[in-house]
Amino acid sequence: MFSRILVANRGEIALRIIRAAKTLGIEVVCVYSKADADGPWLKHADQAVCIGEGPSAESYLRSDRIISAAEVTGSDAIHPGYGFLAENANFAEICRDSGFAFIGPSPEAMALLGDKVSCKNLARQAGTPIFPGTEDAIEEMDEAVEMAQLIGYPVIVKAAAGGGGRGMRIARNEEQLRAGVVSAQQEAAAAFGDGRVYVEKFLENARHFEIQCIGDSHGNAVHLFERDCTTQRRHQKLIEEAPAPGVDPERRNEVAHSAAELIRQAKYSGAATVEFLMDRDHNFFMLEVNTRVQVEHPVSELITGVDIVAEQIKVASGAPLSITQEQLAVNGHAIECRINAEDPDRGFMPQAGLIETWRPPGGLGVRLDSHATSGYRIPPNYDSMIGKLIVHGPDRETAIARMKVALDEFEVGPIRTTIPLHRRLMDHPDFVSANFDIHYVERWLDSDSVTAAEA
Ligand code: MV4
Repeated sequence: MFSRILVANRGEIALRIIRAAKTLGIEVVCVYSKADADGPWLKHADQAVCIGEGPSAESYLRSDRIISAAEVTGSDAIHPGYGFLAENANFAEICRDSGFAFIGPSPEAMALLGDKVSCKNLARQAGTPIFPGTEDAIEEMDEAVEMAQLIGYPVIVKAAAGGGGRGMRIARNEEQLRAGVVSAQQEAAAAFGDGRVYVEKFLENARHFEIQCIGDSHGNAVHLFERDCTTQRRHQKLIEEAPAPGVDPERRNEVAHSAAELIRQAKYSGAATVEFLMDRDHNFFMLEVNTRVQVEHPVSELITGVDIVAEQIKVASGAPLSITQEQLAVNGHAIECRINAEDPDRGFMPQAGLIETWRPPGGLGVRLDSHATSGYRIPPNYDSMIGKLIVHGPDRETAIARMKVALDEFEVGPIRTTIPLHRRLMDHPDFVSANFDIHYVERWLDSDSVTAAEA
């Protein structure tokens, strides 16, 4: 096992990694930017090394400085968290070549699953359900047009190197398809240095469903069941829950098994998430694979009892997974609300500045993953998420009831947060019935009289 790991991240995930490492008896080094010099999580690290100015490009994205910090502190391994360099195969390779374990997959597995064309082809082999569409990147416009005629409009053009909604074009007829292929290729070439695009069937009004997987370096892979991430706005998740409400466990197990098989065939070590869309008849179609620990991992931890970050560290050190699929079961229901320092009444404008009041909730089944405290000044440089409130209960009704109480207890000021929005969502009939799709929050916010009047 490692004796010292370096955390190449900040905020709540840095604190989450510190907690897991300490639990395993491992020392922790944090790197931080000048904007994060007062970061409350740094007090919990054994050492902290400043690596540059506030802008991420001058600090958290500087692989050279992160490697130097690992060298001078005698670290054995580097945990990238999420965002920043977490899904950069080049960084994973630099870590390996510099003699540090990357707490995540090999650069080869990351590249294989990160490329959406190669990932989809591996999924086809592994039996993971995918959208019908082109098997390879488009070389001639005729391939796109013929595929669309075969599968029927609407179709979507996606960049092989894209993800998270970038470089996509929906086409409802041949004219839009021809234009979409060209513009998606141009956008992808400029954004990713890789203009390859492919075409697949476009599904409207779906739910967003994802399987948490973990693999080790001994050829084992398990799944920790699913999360439903349908409650989102502009590709930013607001609420995640596990298990997915209303989905038949047998059908879920089948999809989850196929996701774990995909991870196994990729010779993948570490935490991964296989994302799907689910249609009204509960058919699943893979979107992409995230090769990092995700923001919403705690809901899977609460329903399975597995410490996903500790498991990431263990498998990166070469240990086998500490759990088998047979030992895993779904226990109750968990819901996470992302607490963002944003003002929902003003277009979700990020709120930097001093937190004067910070009174966190508590009680049975209530977990708060946050680096914030009263007296903490939120820097303007980074993501606006200042914490995650996660509740667990025997069933979804109890989890919602506990979340309402916890949100009511939670006092943050004077900066605006998404806490009141979450409290209203807990009473939203479409959330309560789980009769929702990926656009319901946007439809609700657009039609909301208070919010609409402000905008
Ligand atoms: C799709 C889709 C419909 N059909 N692919 C958006 C982000 C990227 N991960 C994939 N995305 C989508 N791919 C097909 N074939 C709809 C979306 C999509 C979406 C997916 C998940 C969560 C929110 C979304 C919002 C808009 C579009």
